[in-house]
Amino acid sequence: MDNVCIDTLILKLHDVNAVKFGEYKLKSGMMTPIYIDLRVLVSHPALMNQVSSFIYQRVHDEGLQFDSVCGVPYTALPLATIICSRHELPMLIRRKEAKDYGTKRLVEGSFREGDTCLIIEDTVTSGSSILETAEVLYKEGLKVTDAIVLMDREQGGVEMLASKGIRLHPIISLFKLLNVLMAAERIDAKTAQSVRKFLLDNNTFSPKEKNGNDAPATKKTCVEQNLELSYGDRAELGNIHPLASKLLKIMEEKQSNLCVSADVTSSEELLQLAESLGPKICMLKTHVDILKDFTGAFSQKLQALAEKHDFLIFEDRKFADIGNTVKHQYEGGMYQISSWSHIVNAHAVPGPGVVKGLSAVGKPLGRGCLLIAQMSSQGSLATGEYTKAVLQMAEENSDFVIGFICGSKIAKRPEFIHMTPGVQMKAGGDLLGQQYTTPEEVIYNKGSDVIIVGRGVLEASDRLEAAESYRKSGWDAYTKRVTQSGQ
Ligand code: 5BU
Repeated sequence: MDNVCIDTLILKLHDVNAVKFGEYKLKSGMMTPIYIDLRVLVSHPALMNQVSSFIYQRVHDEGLQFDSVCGVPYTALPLATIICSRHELPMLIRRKEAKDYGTKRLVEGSFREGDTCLIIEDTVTSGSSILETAEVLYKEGLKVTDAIVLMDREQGGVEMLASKGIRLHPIISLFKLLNVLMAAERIDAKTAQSVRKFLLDNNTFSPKEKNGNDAPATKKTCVEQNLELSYGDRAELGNIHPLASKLLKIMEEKQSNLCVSADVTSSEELLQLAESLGPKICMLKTHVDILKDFTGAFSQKLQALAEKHDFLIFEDRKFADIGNTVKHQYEGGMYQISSWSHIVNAHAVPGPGVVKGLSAVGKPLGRGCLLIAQMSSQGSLATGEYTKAVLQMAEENSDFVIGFICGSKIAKRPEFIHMTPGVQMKAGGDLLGQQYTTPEEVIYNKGSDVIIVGRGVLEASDRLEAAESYRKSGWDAYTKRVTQSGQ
């Protein structure tokens, strides 16, 4: 099924008020900030036909085998009718109440014992309505192996039905719906974020304790299904390092996955950059040892600007010595990096001792470390098995390592942050081995989280304008990636 059509369908459903934002009560009594009301479809025959086509297309694509079709009363009943009529499929009608005269049947239509019936539903939260219909069909000797739903609220329905032997095939998931509505500017990022949080916090299915609250189970499910979590969703993950969570929140809030590499040699110029570009960036990267006039007062001013504009400071120190030495380099000397830089990075070459040494200083201060898993420079030796070993080292030290410097996403765990240097609007390189890729390539194709841009901004005639265009490119690529995931 092509993506454009699903996106258009979502917008049309929003147009006719089938998707509402506010405070609503679900059948279970649960309050929800998003309500899906597909009962309105009957007033929009063209849309009704389109929805039916999507459902049938899915039946076809999945190659489902069945003898008859049953729509869950009442909203899905006309949908099932259209599909069955158009494709000449036998239909069954499940009565809500057995009539008290005549045959007293709960299922109308002809069938034989052992026949398989496909269930069609409009919206699924916990999956209980589908299960209820399936149980009525079971009593009549029918089998139910599959169900198709137009809208899955992603609150545990798929898992609950799977535990009962029914495969649920959703056409639109609420996470996808939110992304499409946000990309079309029908809702703002805050609304999308609060609905996502609600969905993640209100999973109705727990394998052990049915109908209990089991938020982590939903989070795991999204990851397992390889659904792309938004930066905001990842910030809420149970196991995430507080600093990674803070960064992801900043990114979501400021709609920026841009880290500017402030490779200038005067502290005044660096502070000016931080002041003017602050609103555009999620992080400012420094090379403190190229400053000709570093002072303690400078680092205090930089921290104040980070507070003011809500960005993190990343000193690109690339520690690479034995644990005891890096401990001193991080904490002491004239720069006292640990006192002002939220994030530092390290090479894994020395082995885990380098992380242990840095962690001894940084962890009590709530700092975090990025491991250099790959480099942007030509002929870099950080590839293949080395990169894998870095990943392993990060996994083993995730109480301090928050992610990687890398060219593409290397870790599956959504708690890890991937940051990529060597970014410019045009692919290419410099005369000393730097290699450039575009924001779109890095974020959309390679799946990284943050673009690190130095000269792309610093050498522009208007640095602010350049930073804004990198911010926009990076953010658009991210929105596109999230919107298209799980399709
Ligand atoms: P540029 O001007 O966008 O090329 O600057 C890139 C910055 O990122 C610069 O400060 C480098 O030291 C830094 N960098 C990098 O380019 N490649 C790497 O693999 C790592 C850091 Br690690």
